Order: sequence, then C-alpha cells, then structure tokens
Amino acid sequence: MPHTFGHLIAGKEVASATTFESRNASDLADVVGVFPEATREQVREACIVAREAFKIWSKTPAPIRGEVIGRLGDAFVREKDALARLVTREMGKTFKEARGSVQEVIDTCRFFQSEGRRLYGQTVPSEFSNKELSTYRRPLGVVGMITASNFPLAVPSWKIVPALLAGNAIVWKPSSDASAVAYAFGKLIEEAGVPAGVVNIVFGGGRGAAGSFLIDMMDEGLLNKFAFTGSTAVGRVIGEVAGRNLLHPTLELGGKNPLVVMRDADLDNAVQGALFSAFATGGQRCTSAGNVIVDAPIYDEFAKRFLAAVAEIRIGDPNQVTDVLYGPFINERFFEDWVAHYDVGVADGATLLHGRKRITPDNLPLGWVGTDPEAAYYGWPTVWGDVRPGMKLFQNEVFGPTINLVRVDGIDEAIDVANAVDYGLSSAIYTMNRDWAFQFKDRIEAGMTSINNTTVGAEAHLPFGGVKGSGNGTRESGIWVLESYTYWHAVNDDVSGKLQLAQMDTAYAEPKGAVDVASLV
Ligand code: UN1
Repeated sequence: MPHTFGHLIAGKEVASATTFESRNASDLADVVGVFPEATREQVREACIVAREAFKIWSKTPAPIRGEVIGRLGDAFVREKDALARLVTREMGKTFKEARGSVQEVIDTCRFFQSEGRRLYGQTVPSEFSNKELSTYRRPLGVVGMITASNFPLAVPSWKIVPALLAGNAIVWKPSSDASAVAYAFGKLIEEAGVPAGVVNIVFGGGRGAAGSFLIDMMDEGLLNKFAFTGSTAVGRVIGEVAGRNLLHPTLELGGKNPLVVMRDADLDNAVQGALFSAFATGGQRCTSAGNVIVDAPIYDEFAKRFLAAVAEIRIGDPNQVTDVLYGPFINERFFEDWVAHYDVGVADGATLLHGRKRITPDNLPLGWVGTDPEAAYYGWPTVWGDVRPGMKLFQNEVFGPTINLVRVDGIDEAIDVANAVDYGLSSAIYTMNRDWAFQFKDRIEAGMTSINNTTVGAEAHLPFGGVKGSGNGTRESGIWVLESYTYWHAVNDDVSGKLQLAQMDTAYAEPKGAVDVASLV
C-alpha cells in the first residue's frame, strides 16, 4: 500500500478529504505516494500560520539563519543519492541529471550559508556631521511559491533558500507531479532547524485548486511576495493579481531558446551541444533549445551529423538504465501537447526529418533500451527541417523531445532569427570567430547566453531569468536574487538634538569668484 502523506503546515501533517496519487513517471502502475488535495481554507490557514512564524524567524539573526541553511546543505549532501533516485522515479529525469539537480541545491545552500554573515547594507555619509545614514535589507514577509515539476528540488531551492536566509516565511505549492520530492525537501528543512510554520507545503493541483487558492491569497492580503516558475500564461495571471496588490512577483517563465551554429564551428562539439540542449530531460526544461539556427554553408553537414546522433539516442526507463539520454514525459499533459505539435509542424509546412510520435512496442526507435514503452509516455526524438521564423513550430514552446533546424546565411541573419521569438530566456552560439561571438553576446535578446556551450546547465550562482515573454525581469540565484526577497530600508539617525532639515539647513560650501585661467599667466 502506498503511503498517504499530509500537507506540512505549522510543523504538522495535515490531511484533506480529497487525495491524489503521484506516480512513477516511467511506470504509471507504481504509485509513489498518496497526497492530500488542499482546500482554500487549508491554503489560507497555511498563510496565517506563516504570518505568525515570520514574526519569530525575521527576528532570528541572519548569521543564525545562515547556519540553518548550511545544515540544510549538509542534509542534501548526505541524502544526495536517495533524493536523486526519488527525483528520477517521480518525474523521470536520468539519475545523472537528477544528481546534478540535487547538487544545484547544495551549491545554493553553500552560497547562501555565508550570506547570513554578509547580507550587507551600506553606511552612507549625511549632509550633517551629527547625523548618520544607513541602509538595511529587510525581509518582505510571507512568500507564496508555485513551482514546476521539471526541476523539483533545484528551482524551489533558488526561491526557498534565499527567501529563508533573508528572514521570510513561505507557503509553497509544489507541482503535483513531484509531490513526494517536495515532501522530502520539507522534511529536510525541518531537520535543518527551520522553526515550525516558517515553511509550509500545501499539495494539490493548479487551476481551480491549491495553486489558484494560493494566488488568491494575494487578494486576501495574506502574502507579501509571490514567486513562480512555470508557463507564461499562468505567469501573466500571477503578474496581474500581484500588480493590483502592489506586489512585485518573481516570474520565471517559458522559453524557445535559440542555439546558433556558425560555419566555422567545431561541428562535433556543436552536434553534442545541440543534442543535449534539445533532448536532455526529454526537452522538458525551460532552458531546452527550441530552434537550432544553422549557417547555410554547413547546414547540410550539420543536419547529417545531427540526425545520425539523434538516431542513436538511448531512451528508456531511467530507473532501470542509467545511461539513457532521456526517459518519459513528466505527465500526460506534456505528452498530449507534444503529440499535437506534429500537426502544427505539418500545417506549418515544415519537413519532419526524424520522429514517429509515441514510442510503442511496434514503433520503437533504434535507441530504445527500455522494457515496456507503454508503461508510461515515451516519445521519439523529433527533428524538423525547413523551419522558418513566423511558423508556429518556430514560435511556440513545446515541452518535449523536439527540435527545429532553421537555415540562415551569416551572423546578422542568425542573430535576427534568434531574436524573432517572443521569448528571451537562454541562448547559445557555436563559433570560433571572436567577432561573431561578440556580436551575438551584444545583440541577443536573452537573459542568458553560452558561447560554445549548451542553452541549458546554468550554474547556481549566476543570475537566472529572461527577457520578453520569459519573465518580468526578476532574477534568481547568486547575489541578484536578494533583491527579490528583501526591501531596502533607509535609516536617518540624528544625534544633533535639534531640528535640522536636509537640503534646507545644510551648510553648503559657497563658491568664490570664477577663475579665468587665461588671465592668470
Ligand atoms: C528550468 O528548466 O526551469 O540551466 C531550470 C538549466 C538548469 C535549470 C533549468 N540548471 O538548465
């Protein structure tokens, strides 16, 4: 019998009348756990609990909060493999990638553990000698968080760790596809010494369920901040609700990330980079490549080598075979949307170069190394040729193993085409030409750019986020994320014992008569 879990509210497990099952993404017969479906009242209760806990946690000195973050990192080091196995089982990414994603949490904890001994403000000179000015970073209050299933530990940690370090309290609604992973995260947060009620986890669905209820809590005045990773459509809704409540949300949204291959590129490196960018995590990363933009003189050669590599991609159950490039779809919705994109590609007039939709016993790609492809949703690696800007295939994000090849002529067209999508998250260029790399870096509309590396794999201490439809300009990770979880408090400390008014009582130095340098000598 699978275990039934509760929400984690005020340090207690709380049940709901309705439950749902979280299943092994690679074997849908395997139930990982049974989880409660939060009611609006339970979500509200979690916010009220967090508001109380905030009073204590925000007054806990930052170095002590940093200690707790350090212990959380230690717990993740100890449990690294167990967590990675759980990530692989519940959402289906390979064990190697899952371990990497746990490492992102450890890196994030290591970075912020010592930030507890910095969290710098400034001392600033005053216009008066007996007055001092200073700035402090203050926590915002209670942060509502909704996160996606594809990085069920790393991406939440980019929010939870800095928010906690800065002294905020949290209500987190994780993806229902990664509920067990989120529960494990919650228990490790408890172990690390975060007081009960500071981090509350409510389980359930998004639309019309726990996710919507949590968004509504902004209108009820119970949240001071919202942080979201997911689709651009949902991000817009959160942005609107946050806006009317004068909150500035963190929105990390979709992408249709370009990877440019110029005529002088190291082609083998570019093929490997494009392969991983397109198909790692089965294309279900917001940083996955969407369009590979190839310079005309090498288009045919690149396509030939790329398709040869695609034909050999190993696909299967990542719980059983460690060296697959990708495993199953995380959920049925991603699978259905990906299947539908085949019709879009045909309607667009693109050329299908590789791919035959769902993997079934009588429709197996060469690299299939699994047992039963119908135990879950597995898809063929899919490659489209003759894709042009303006096509839906070119514009729309597809969360699945599919990639477009787009032919361009020269660096100017390559950059124009790379910028011709409504998103601007990640980007990459393969070239040995210093000037082309520089031009790309200078003109690409994206939050992140790699030169001779993939569109994926951002390191945990650089600012993560995008422009255009990929977000609202907020950044996660590194020192930049602190802007999202603190406000600046400016303090005037006057010891003069009298009324002295800035700008009005200030003893400005008077200038003397103007010096005419030519008349001096
Ligand atoms: C995401 O897909 O939301 O840069 C995050 C990367 C990973 C994180 C992706 N480190 O691909």
